[in-house]
Amino acid sequence: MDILKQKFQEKAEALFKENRAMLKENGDMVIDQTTISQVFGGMRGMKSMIWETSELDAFEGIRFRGNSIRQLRKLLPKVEGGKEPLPEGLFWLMLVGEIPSKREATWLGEEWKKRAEVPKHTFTMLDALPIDTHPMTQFSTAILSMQTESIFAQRYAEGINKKDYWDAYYEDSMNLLARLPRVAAYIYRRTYRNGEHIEPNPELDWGANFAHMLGVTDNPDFLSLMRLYLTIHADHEGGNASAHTTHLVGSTLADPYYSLSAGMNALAGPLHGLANQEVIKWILGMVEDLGTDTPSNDQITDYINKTLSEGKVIPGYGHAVLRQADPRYMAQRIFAEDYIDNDPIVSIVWKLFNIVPPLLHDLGKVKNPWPNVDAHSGALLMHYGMKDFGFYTVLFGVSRAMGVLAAGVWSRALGMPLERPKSLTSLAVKQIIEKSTSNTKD
Ligand code: HAX
Repeated sequence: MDILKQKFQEKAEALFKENRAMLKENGDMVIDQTTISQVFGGMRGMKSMIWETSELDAFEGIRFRGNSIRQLRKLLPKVEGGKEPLPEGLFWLMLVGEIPSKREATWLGEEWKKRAEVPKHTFTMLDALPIDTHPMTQFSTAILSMQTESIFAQRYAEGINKKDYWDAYYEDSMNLLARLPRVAAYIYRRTYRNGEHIEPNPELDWGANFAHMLGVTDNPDFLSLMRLYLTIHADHEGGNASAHTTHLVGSTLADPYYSLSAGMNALAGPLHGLANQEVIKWILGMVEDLGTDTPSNDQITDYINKTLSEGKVIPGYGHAVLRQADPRYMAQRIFAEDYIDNDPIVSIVWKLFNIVPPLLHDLGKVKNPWPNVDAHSGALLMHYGMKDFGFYTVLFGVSRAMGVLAAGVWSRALGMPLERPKSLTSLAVKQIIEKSTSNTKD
């Protein structure tokens, strides 16, 4: 058994026992109440799921196993002389709750290299898709096409003991993470670079090798950006649409390939991960409309008001949980301050930070007028020459896979059941109200 799996097994067995005892003792304790607004309003804030890998606070933002992004940048292992964390280290942290040593993070990177071979039919399948197929469609389909390799599905068919589900889930998750950068880079190169593919470089760490295969630039700062990008997008607790979808599909014991592909379909929505493409599309639209890449505050204000008056949202702003500027946005801003001088799109992104929130606040209905992670990422990618914004959500997806797969291994280890919440008709809600009102009168 490999070192990470062994560590996981020890932790998982202990938590399984602890949770079962806790449930036996306290299973009937009420921890939440549900309002009609929550039932109609996308289940905001309803406590309904166990998710071990990260936790989101509305004001402090995301914490991965208790660590903020600022702490991750300090504590996670880095390459020699590098400033940004290795995403391999974050996966280790999410899976077993410990900051890995440099040796452990390197071991994980090497393990992924051994598992990195993508089945040939995945490339054949991608090549058969029309070239203008959206990269997220290609990504989700490519993940699904690799399901032929699922160890979980194979062992289930052979009659696996439910106590061993997590083991097969772990193997599939490790294989998927090893292969996703190659698959994603293949999609990028076939869609935007005439199908001129770049072989992996076994000397590089996971994030840097991905950057290398994308082949956007020789600038080593892009490797640093990729390491940071892949770290900060990995997880955002369990309730966001991509995580929750992966979790839901996994709860049916569909294997990680089915689950992750489904999660990526959720990420492809413009209110979720596709917002990173929408932000740059919107900013480029503004630059074109105004005929300048150095618009004044008044010009930007007019453009925002025009967007709102057309019944559209301002992409990259707002959040279902956060109630302050997203620390993932701030981490990218700090990166830009550190690495980038005078970039017109980055400058617009920073101007928007001052202009958008008061305008959204004045609408009187937006609960969080501050920027989210997607408000900044595209400007950094544009700076290094990745102008193909249709691909941005795939980058997000490669990172998000780490969080949702680590959480999936935990779900199987903790014996999480089939997810099946209760739905109501509008009439049923009316009847609940009537009953409650007549009880009060009585
Ligand atoms: N621009 C304009 N209006 C906005 C808005 C924005 N950025 N954010 C919220 N609103 C509006 C909502 O559309 C809603 O209007 P209606 O009542 O007319 O339907 C109202 O304000 C209340 O919404 P809310 O409660 O503040 O926000 P929700 O929890 O319903 O939605 C969203 C959260 C992220 C979907 C929302 O803020 C939004 O659409 N933002 C723009 C898209 C975006 O950036 N998405 C990425 C989010 C982060 C993420 O998942 N990244 O992957």
